[in-house]
Amino acid sequence: MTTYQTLQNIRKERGAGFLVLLDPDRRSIEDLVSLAKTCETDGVDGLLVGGSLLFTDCFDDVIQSLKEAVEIPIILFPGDAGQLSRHADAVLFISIVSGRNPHYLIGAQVLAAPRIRALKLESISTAYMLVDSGGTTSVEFMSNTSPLPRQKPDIAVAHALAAEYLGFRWLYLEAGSGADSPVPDTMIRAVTDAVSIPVIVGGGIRTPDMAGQKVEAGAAFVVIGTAFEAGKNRTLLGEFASAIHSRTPAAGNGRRSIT
Ligand code: 1GP
Repeated sequence: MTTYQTLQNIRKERGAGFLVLLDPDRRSIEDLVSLAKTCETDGVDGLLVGGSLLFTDCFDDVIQSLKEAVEIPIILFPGDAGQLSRHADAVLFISIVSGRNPHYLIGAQVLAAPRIRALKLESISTAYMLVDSGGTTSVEFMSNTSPLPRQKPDIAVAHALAAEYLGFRWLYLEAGSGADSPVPDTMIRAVTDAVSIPVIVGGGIRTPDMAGQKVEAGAAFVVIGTAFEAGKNRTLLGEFASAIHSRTPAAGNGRRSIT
């Protein structure tokens, strides 16, 4: 079964999926493996690995160690074409559709595509929409793109529809890692009412209750990273998992297309 299908099944069974973002620069491999094991035990559905910037020269070793340690999917979330590894289960093949920087719309993808084929990685095309969160995020600065205005859900809906019509399989509504404010619920609702592809929501989500609210607004998957950095909140993983798995997702939200 593909990773895409595995995650679709998780949505079908649990209503929404819980993904944890691991930043390979913030921890040792031993710490990452230990956190990954706790994630698996406490109900996390998959791990994303990557970042806007990468300082470590051990990326491949990190992915291999995680893959050997846990059975939940390890999905690359690359900030650039260099963040690839044959040991991962899949890669989010991202285009920053909220921006107008040709490199992040199609340039980086052209550089990455031949390597993805050579590494035999499953690729999940993902339209990435950066939403203004009240401050400059790493992804905004590094991608040299403007985020979508947070009080203009119509603009987000138009981008989401374009992404669906272009054939993207997933849509990622992103406030940016460590964002001051997460993507507003009104925007999540407007987008998930408009499209039938699954919508991932991440950035600035700090509590189980906030995570549950994003599911109620329509998120198919919720991504949490910063809340678990530096050994913080590990004991809350189970609470996040319950909040995400127990809430009823809004109508729309790609649920018609779960197969
Ligand atoms: C970043 O959406 C993810 O791409 C996670 O964000 O680190 O703020 O949880 P946080």
